[in-house]
Amino acid sequence: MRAERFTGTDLAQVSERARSVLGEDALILHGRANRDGGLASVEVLAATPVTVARARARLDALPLPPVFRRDDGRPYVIALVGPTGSGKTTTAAKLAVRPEMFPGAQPGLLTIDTYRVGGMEQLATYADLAAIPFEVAYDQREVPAAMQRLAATCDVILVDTPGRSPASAALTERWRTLLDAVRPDEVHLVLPATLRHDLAHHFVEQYRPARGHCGASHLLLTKLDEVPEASGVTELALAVGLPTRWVGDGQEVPADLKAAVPRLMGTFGIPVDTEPGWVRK
Ligand SMILES: Nc1nc2c(ncn2[C@@H]2O[C@H](COP(=O)(O)OP(=O)(O)OP(=O)(O)O)[C@@H](O)[C@H]2O)c(=O)[nH]1
Ligand SMILES: [Mg+2]
Repeated sequence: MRAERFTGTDLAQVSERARSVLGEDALILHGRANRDGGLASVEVLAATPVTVARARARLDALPLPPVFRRDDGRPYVIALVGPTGSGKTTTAAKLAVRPEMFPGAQPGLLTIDTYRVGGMEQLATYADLAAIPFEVAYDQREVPAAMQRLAATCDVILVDTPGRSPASAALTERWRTLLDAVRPDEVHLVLPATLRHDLAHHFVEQYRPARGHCGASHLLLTKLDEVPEASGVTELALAVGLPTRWVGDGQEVPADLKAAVPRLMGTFGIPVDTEPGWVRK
């Protein structure tokens, strides 16, 4: 979002100047007092309503389909991808165990585990507790059967993938092939909000659809609880430019998952008016 920064010594004066530059209806997104070498100053971040509306539109993801299962019986498939430790498994659990998340639909979980190191226990435990169907696929050939078993009872399948080390090209290719095999309808790139912006862009490049393979269609920021409110997380999401439906803001499953746009625009002090019902439960 092209918000403009205005600085001065007096908050009222700086806000007034912002309005004289951007128009009377300019929104003051942030006001902050700085103390620079003993000198007090204030900084105001302001934007026009049109700019704010554009930013929202850029972040907004399409709503989930009203009916998850397709005419041919195929469930709706949402995959979570991203670097090691970004919060993919935790987020998959948050999404799966919350009954209001996919109204009227039965969720299922699929873990694809390229390393065979038993990375699935964490998710299996959540699946067990919430009585959610759960499958593991170790390679591409196992995917269709696992998907078919899930499709017998599930309308939405959440696919958890292992954190991917970019070091090995062969591994990357194998990982890509596995992701293709689940034929995802949405691929959420899970990145911690604590990530430096340049690294976030690096990961966006790495996980882009490429060479006929599918890739990230959405951004999903986690660990919002670990960064200060005004830390530029929303700017990061806007710069990435992928639609974002959910954000994670804590370790608690499933409470710490929020609707992205109200939560992110909230960091600018823009009121939340579209919070879905499940957030308040
Ligand atoms: N503070 C905070 N911690 C989180 C959040 N989401 C996940 N975590 C924590 O981050 C750590 C890693 O989470 P995982 O879900 O295992 O991450 P992952 O992406 O599945 O990791 P790999 O499978 O190893 O790539 C765990 O300790 C989680 O509890 C969040 O929104 N906030
Ligand atoms: Mg994991």
